Amino acid sequence: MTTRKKPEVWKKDSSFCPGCGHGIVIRLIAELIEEMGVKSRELHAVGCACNLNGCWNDPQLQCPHGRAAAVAVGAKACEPDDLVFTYQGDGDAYVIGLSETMNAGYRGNITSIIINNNNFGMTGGQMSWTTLPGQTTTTSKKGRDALKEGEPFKGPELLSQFENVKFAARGAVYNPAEVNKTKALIKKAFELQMSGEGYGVVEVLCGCPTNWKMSPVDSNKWIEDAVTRYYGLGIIKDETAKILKEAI
Ligand SMILES: Cc1ncc(C[n+]2csc(CCOP(=O)(O)OP(=O)(O)O)c2C)c(N)n1
Ligand code: SF4
Ligand SMILES: [Mg+2]
Repeated sequence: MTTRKKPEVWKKDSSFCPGCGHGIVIRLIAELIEEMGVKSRELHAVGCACNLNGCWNDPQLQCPHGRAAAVAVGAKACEPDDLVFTYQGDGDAYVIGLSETMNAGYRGNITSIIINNNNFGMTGGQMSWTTLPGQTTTTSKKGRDALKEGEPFKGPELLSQFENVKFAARGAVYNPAEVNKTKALIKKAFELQMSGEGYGVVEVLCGCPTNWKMSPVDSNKWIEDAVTRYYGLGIIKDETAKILKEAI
């Protein structure tokens, strides 16, 4: 069995629930910061993302819910050579912070990493814009009624309409192959930012076994079988090749 070396930049063990996808994505980000040898500035809000506080030595800032993208655009303007990224939940980036997320996509040169776990995890599993039709949550006890409560929201697809958005993708972490693909997607978005050419977004489908009331194994199976039917995996927009070609 191959094991992954713990990144040197990693300072504390994660405090997420067993089987939570957040911990895997954070680990991938730590690996990339180390492998790319960049100085990072990470912005997150409340939500389970705040377990990230103090994970590594580079500066991190916790913003009010929904506001991380606006703060990140300002941080990038002040420190253009740093890797500036937001790490946000779906409730944070889409529901409460849609305006900030769209503004960052419209004009920012940052990276948004968005954890889509189909609910408001930290506050007890309320329905989010990303909840699947028929999915039960604490505020959709009979299952989400898409006619009354809306269809699942596809953030990277919407962001990809902006000229400034050069890379938009969706990954998942329900098995090792998808974990590796997701790392490659985040790496591409980070490299795009460091080339100074625009905004990149990577949404990651993650399990929230605690609020979904499933075992970690069943959560992963549900993502693979049900969640990916609404949220297709892979690259939605990629103009990074064009940028490189123009630069030659
Ligand atoms: C301005 C504001 N509104 C609402 C809240 C309450 N609140 C804290 S976390 C959260 C939901 C988090 O959901 P999400 O962003 O999807 O992250 P997750 O915990 O699912 O990873 C809410 C509504 C808040 N702290 N601040
Ligand atoms: S409540 Fe859900 S999203 Fe939050 S740490 Fe637990 S499993 Fe993860
Ligand atoms: Mg969420």
